[in-house]
Amino acid sequence: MHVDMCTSMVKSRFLSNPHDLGVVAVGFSGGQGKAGVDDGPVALIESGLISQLSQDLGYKIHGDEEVQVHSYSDIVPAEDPPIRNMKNPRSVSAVTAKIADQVYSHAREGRMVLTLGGDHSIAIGTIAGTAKAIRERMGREIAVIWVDAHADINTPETSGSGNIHGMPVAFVTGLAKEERPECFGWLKEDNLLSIRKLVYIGLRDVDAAEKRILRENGIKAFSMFDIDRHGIGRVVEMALGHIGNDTPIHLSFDVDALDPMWAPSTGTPVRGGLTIREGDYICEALHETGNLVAVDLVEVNPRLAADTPLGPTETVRAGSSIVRCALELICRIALLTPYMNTLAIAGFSSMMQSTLSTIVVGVMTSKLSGRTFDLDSDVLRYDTKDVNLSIPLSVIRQRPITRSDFEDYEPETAQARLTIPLPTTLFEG
Ligand SMILES: [Mn+2]
Repeated sequence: MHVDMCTSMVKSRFLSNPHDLGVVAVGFSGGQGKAGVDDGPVALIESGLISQLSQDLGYKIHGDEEVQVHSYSDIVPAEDPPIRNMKNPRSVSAVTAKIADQVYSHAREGRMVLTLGGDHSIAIGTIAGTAKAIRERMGREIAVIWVDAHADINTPETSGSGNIHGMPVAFVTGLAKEERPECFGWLKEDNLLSIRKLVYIGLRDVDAAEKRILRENGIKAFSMFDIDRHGIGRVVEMALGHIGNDTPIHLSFDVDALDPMWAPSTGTPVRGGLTIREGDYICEALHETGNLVAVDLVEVNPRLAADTPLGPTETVRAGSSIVRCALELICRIALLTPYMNTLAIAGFSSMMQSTLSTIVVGVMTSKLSGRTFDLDSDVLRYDTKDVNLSIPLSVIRQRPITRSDFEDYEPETAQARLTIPLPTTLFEG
């Protein structure tokens, strides 16, 4: 029987320096009205996020002067009256133009780019920067997976509030246009995202006008209803199917996509959202494609829900988890150690079917040691001539499998050993 010893890390398909991480920390709140979202990056960094990315995940961090948080106060005009119903138009335009430059300067070096917000208006800059760099480097369009309770696709004319954090998708797709250079006129063709390459996940609070925009433009959107119906695994699969396998992915994650139970400290919380596991899963699955080139995490506002003792702490924790899952080098192939030697698995089939919702194929009479397992999305598969088995990872995995779970890790060959303590009750009988 062929036993493959290789433990392979996810290979990046579109980054020339996938272990280099450009970090842009945006202390900006001008795309909406609530103070405090400009404190988001500091809270995330003070919680240890960047040092985890560097020490635990092994990224080489690039950011001007050790990832300073930008307030952009030097480029925000003193007077900024509305244009076409937009609040703070010149400020948001100037800041997002600057962010586009920052993101572009990392992305053109073939680095992964992480942007910490800030309100979601900043995605005008992050997507503009990624789109331009990937066009230059690869001659390709990017796709954007926008994870959010809201569609953020109002035009200045359809927006009820005039807050630009509800409009970024309209600007980066060209649905909203403005010639004035001081009001997003700096957005050129090569900064834009094709509407065919946009997918939403997690929507549950969409304005009537936005629904019309989504429908009329045939935009792919998976709401919480779709997630309830199909499950998060299938939804991510369908989202990836829509954008295609040969497309670099920019993930723009609004922390309000998560249920307020997990992320209460955000400007526009909406109940009935993603669990933290569903949010983490989206990020892990996107990372696993090897196509991810940029990640935004936005709308963490540590000044909100501050009356609940754990509100800000939990929100920062959830946000950090989202980022780590998107950037973590999760292994798809694992080798079980001799720990499993004596666990015969006869009789396993009926047991599994009675206690789990899925999945066992074939007759199992072998032992489980020293074999290669394919950690394919959320199922552990093991197929040989006389044994075929699949175990949902939720049974054996309480958290993402990370590099630190591996013994004898060899960076050169990307080989390692992983011990997964399967519950012994699975093997009785
Ligand atoms: Mn948003």
